[in-house]
Amino acid sequence: MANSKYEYVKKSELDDRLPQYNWIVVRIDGCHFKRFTSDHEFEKPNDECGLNLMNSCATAMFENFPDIVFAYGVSDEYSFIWKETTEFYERRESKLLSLSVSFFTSAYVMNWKKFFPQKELKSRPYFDGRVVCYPKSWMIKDYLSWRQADCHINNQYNTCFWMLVKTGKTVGEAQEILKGTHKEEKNDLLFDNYSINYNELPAMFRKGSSIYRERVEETVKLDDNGEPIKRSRTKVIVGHVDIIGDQFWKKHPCILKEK
Ligand SMILES: Nc1nc2c(ncn2[C@@H]2O[C@H](COP(=O)(O)OP(=O)(O)OP(=O)(O)O)[C@@H](O)[C@H]2O)c(=O)[nH]1
Ligand SMILES: [Mg+2]
Repeated sequence: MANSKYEYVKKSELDDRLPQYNWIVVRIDGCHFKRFTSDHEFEKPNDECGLNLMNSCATAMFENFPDIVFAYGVSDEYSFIWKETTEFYERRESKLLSLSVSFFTSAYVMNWKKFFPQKELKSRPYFDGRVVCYPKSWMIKDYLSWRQADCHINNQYNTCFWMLVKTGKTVGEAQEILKGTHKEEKNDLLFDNYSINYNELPAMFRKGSSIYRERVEETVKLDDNGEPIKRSRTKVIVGHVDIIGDQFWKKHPCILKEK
């Protein structure tokens, strides 16, 4: 009772519970990573350790928040898909967003040394984030296709751009050479000048990283007759596969199963 005079202030808090039966996408993105990656001399255009560090943070998110059903990462961004029925923090947007961003950032700092044992962390990595809801699982597939198509376009351009710059062209010249070129022309440029077959570059660079759970059967031990005793358990997988086509989703129908 003593505090009742002030309690009206709570009424100014917004009800930010996200609509029910919507899939929730939380996308985080590194702030000023152009500068951060240059401060830390990341390989251009793709730094394998940097990407593996991002994947380790996303895997930690996955293990900590069981209602995340899928995650997709490329460059300095990661999208986390929360299942449509989640009741985590009553689906409050501010809670889901703030804990995702802070958890991911602290994981990035904690895991830094593991991926860059020789490099000191010289400036602060930090991330922004946004939340978007989609009522249908096919929209989530479209959302993920959009991100993976973006990954392909950027990676192909950046691979060409940095090969040109690394072999003596100025930034302006490289931009001019690539202006208006199509997919095939970029592939030809890489093959004809540098003997690089774009499709043979690491899948993590070309396809980004997808994280999901899969049921796997494992042999625990052998019984008295030497027969394997198997147990099925859920494993977190980090893959670099095509998620635009139907094949992946047909193989993993449970990931985006609607209620
Ligand atoms: N060298 C290198 N740079 C990377 C790598 N991954 C991400 N980056 C950098 O991070 C940037 C990510 O793009 P943006 O998110 O649009 O740019 P940003 O500088 O983070 O700017 P804001 O997100 O608007 O704060 C890229 O343009 C690269 O400069 C990497 O593996 N190697
Ligand atoms: Mg960024």
